[in-house]
Amino acid sequence: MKQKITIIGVPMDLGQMRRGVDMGPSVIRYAGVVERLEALGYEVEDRGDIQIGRPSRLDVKNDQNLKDLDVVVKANQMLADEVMDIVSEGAFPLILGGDHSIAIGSLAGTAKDKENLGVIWYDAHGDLNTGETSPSGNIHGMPLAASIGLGHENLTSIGGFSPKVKPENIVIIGARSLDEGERILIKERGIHVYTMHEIDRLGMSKVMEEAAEIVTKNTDGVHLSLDLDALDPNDAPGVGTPVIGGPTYRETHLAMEILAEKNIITSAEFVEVNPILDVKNQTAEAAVALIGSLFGEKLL
Ligand code: 6HN
Ligand code: MN
Ligand code: MN
Ligand code: MN
Repeated sequence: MKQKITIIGVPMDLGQMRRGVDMGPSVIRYAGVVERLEALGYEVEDRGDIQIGRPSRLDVKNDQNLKDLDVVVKANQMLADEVMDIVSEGAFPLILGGDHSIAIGSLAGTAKDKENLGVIWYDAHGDLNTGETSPSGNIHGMPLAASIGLGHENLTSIGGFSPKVKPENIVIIGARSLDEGERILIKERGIHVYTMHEIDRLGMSKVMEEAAEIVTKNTDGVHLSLDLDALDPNDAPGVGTPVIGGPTYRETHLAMEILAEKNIITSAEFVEVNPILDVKNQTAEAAVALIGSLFGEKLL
């Protein structure tokens, strides 16, 4: 029997400045995510969306360089509770974003009953900023830092425990835009990073083999956090913070297929799809195709 998959949408767009990423869960559904997974023989439950509060005025930059902190915290706490519930039912949590700030709640929920959660962070960015180091004040640039216990206490304490993950259990793949504070942190904490340089040099296949080994060493589960901006903007134009020179649609498929073969992923999220910036829903459709590959879809 295949593990049941439970989908939860998080229409969050307050972790960054481009409106529209709150429609991500809807367009990923319209692109057929449930049907795609059912066609693979999975039982799928769609729990719908977390309710996100709307502040009366957007882009409120508070004195700690954390925009819309309270709404982001509240939504993430709700998401953490929901994910904990999905895990306790024995189902696979598949979280649809929304901007990447929601990874704080996803990781709180998935790490709750795990001593050592491995994390694959497939992203053009490190998302390792805090209010002190962030050039933007956007919380979507901070979820990985918060999950290792760094940053504002309201962010690190989501789910009622901290840290969620240990730096040595994290692998970032696809990085090509890192801020100064993030570079320092990566070196200080020994976070594994496969930048575009290593992907070009070793090839995606070898990168994924090595990454899989790192995240399964002494861990009891592996969360995949896939930011669609990891992909080259030619293949995924519908994202708020595109960076040229990323892995292609094909390379990213290969990455998902290798994870499927190894059968190591225990929870996943697909984030940052913004239909306002997209071209013919291409990015949402890429997300659904990648989800298919992650769950074992093959041509033959
Ligand atoms: N994302 N490093 C930049 C910042 O504002 O902190 C960009 C972050 C992008 C975050 O894409 O999830
Ligand atoms: Mn990200
Ligand atoms: Mn990113
Ligand atoms: Mn495929």
